[in-house]
Amino acid sequence: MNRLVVVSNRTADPRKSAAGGLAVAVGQALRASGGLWFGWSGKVVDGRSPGEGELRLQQAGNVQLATVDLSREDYNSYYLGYSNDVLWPVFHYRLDLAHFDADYISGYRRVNQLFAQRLAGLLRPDDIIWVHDYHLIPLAAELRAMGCRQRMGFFLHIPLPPPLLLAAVPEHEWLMRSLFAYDLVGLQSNTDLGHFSGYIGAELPADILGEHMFRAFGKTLQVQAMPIGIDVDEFTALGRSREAQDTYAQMRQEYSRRRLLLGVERMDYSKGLPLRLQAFRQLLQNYPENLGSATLIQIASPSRESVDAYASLRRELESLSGAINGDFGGLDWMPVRYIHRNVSRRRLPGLYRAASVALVTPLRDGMNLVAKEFVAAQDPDDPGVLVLSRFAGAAEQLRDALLVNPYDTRHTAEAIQRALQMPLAERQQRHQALLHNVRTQDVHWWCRRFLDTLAATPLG
Ligand code: ADQ
Repeated sequence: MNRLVVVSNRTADPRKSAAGGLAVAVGQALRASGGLWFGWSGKVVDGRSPGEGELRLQQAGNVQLATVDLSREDYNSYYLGYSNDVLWPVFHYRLDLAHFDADYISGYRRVNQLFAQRLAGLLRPDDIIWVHDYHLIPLAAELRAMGCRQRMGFFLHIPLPPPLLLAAVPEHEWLMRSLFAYDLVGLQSNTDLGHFSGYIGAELPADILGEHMFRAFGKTLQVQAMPIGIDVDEFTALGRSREAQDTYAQMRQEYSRRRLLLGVERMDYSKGLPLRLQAFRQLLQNYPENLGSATLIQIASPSRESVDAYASLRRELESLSGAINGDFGGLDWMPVRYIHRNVSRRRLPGLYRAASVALVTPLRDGMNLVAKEFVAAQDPDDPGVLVLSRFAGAAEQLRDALLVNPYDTRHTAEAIQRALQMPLAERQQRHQALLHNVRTQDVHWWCRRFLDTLAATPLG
């Protein structure tokens, strides 16, 4: 069997419970087959020259972890700069937040070259290489330039924007050319696939050979929509853990006379938090029967705090939640509990299960695994209701959620009210359909689908 080599910005020990979606999914794939996982160590070294970084190898069960530290300058330009201050905002349709700085792109190329150099020495001729996410778009092109001929696939975890938005990135053609160095590109949704095809048709001298096959720059590339899923069994088992059970019991007791609404994410402007708080405010204003009862627990864990846009988002959220509590709260009830801290992953299933409604209302999201985790954590006999943004990739699959346009706060408030009042039979019926989808297209399905397609992709 060919060895699986996974490359992502960060790595994790696949034997331990990981915090985020990508780490859980990739860890699961590697644990099953064994292999090599390559990425940045997470360490930033002051005083080191840009483009340099020693390789560190470590064995974690059947997976070899290979990591490289970054110099301060590379971290600033590759990670904070081009990845999170250019690609992240533009790919989430936020051109207004992007900073096109010439130093960023050179750092991005330099780190991809560094990774390629360090990785090339570890590769075997029949390895299958699976590269993840927007930090590493040019990695295959760099490896190819060093003579690597292995099968290489790329999965984009974030959305691919419409052609004209992508064309606003000064290096858009180079980014696309870089993608054609892979044999397979996986995207989260059919919308993203449509954008890819639209871009190719409008911006490149290229041939569209079929719905999934494209030829440009002398290379044929297969592109498929393959929505990422969760590990339902792992998440259910997590729900049986002591911490999850205690959290559930504590929440049920504390909110026995109230209705609990829940939002959980990394603090990020793509997640639509200010508009969500405004919709919640309108719920309290327009449907006063919720006063003294509806309580929103909003967990927004710290993320990328040294990027400017995140600091101002934090201030905005503090001010909005403070204003709602000041205007509506009383001695025995505060409508918003805003938590800007990390919450242990083990507590999440208990929190999800105790909530009557989950608010998953991003302005744009590649997929959104919180929506799927919420569904998996529910009691099928008495399930909570998922209010989901139509702009999350997950909305293509989770049609039985209450789908909302998060920019329309009045309508979102209406949907929340509907969720709070939904009869048991309808809640059960919707949950059953959602769970079926979350189970069928789970993370194992996603991994198999990507790797089987990559293995069968004609090289060219
Ligand atoms: P993210 O933007 O990080 O991921 P998401 O898909 O929701 O978003 O995954 C987050 C994961 O981290 C979930 O497993 C969740 O339980 C956990 N998590 C989130 N907030 C947390 C908190 N406050 N405390 C503890 N755990 C928390 C990117 C893309 C998504 C895409 C995933 C996977 O932006 O669109 O779904 O990758 O491809």
